[in-house]
Amino acid sequence: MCDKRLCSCRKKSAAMAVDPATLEKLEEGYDLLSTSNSPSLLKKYLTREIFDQLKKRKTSYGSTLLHVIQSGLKNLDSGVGIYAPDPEAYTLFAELFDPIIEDYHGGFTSKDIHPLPDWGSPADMGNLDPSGEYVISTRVRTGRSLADFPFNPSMTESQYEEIQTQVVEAFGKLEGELKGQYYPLTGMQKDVQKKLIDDHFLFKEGDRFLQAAEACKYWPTGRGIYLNDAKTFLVWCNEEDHLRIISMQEGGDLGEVYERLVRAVTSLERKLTFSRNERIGYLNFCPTNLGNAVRASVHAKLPKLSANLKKFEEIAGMYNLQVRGTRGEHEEGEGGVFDISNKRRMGLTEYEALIEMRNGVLEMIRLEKES
Ligand code: ADP
Ligand code: CIR
Repeated sequence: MCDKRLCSCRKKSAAMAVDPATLEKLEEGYDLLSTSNSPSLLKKYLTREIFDQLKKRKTSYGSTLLHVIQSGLKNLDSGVGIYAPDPEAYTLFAELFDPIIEDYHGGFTSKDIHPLPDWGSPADMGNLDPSGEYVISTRVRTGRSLADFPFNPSMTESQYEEIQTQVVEAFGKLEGELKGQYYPLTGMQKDVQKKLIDDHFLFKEGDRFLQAAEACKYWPTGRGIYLNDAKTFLVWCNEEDHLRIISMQEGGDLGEVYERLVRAVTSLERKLTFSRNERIGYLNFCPTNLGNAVRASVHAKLPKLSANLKKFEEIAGMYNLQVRGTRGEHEEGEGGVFDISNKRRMGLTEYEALIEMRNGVLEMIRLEKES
């Protein structure tokens, strides 16, 4: 397909019907899903009625319902199960996206409007664990997509390269502490890649949820990581999202980590135009990363609370927090270290999401001390 945004081939693809082979795969997949015990939000909200309404729709990028649901059909153990193949998918397939968004983001309904960006005052965040007893490290990230490009399954190889070229140029303008170097995945030595993954800097390879969503095509073309010299600021290029902008460091100084992220995003948005929708905020590949797309996390050891994982997750849920494994989502808690972060990213500003995480983590540390 052509790369240009509104060229005639995109209009043609919108007008063309969904082909019979895709419709057959959709029907087969739907039968399997509907008779399964899948815990996914996809299974919960894709009723036969909605499936029939959506199955013949196609965005102007040529994306179909199959692109949206293929990851959840292949991975019946998904928690969510859907991705947006391009920015239009959020509106064209709204009958499925809206209830999933509302469920995941704690009640953000199809009538709600996500607030305008507001980073607030990073100094308010302070240090979550000045004693250093519980928090090992702190990380805040956000996702961004470049306007005028589709998302993974609908991207061409040259679009991956084009995005990389544009962002590397923007990285070259970063100043002071944010100055660093871009390391493309193409040509990276395997031992260097492994060390970066083990140190929690680089994204992993071969995530089955992303693979089934067709998010790993042309790998490693256009993928890479920007790292500042101190390894406290990094940007992932073309993994799940066009950009994951990340600030992290050892210890619990959330204020310092957040301040660095705000500075970095503010610098990058002077050079790059990000995809944003007036109602649902910043647009990214997974509906869990809309709105402010911010995930603020600590790697923490709370041995008493985490002795019973189910209970631990329940306690976290009371503060709108999510528990992940040490190496990220769908992974184990290694050596008693868990990743605790804000879960919802819609209907609240960046600042409010940080405060929600901060208050919840402080409360969990207090409960650990009392246990
Ligand atoms: P994302 O946060 O980008 O959604 P993951 O959950 O896959 O993605 O996490 C990506 C990487 O970031 C993993 O290696 C994970 O261990 C690391 N990570 C997350 N939070 C922290 C933290 N507070 N300190 C150190 N590493 C972290
Ligand atoms: C799932 O549904 O479990 C996976 N597709 C992951 C969903 C949310 N996480 C993410 O985007 N990293």
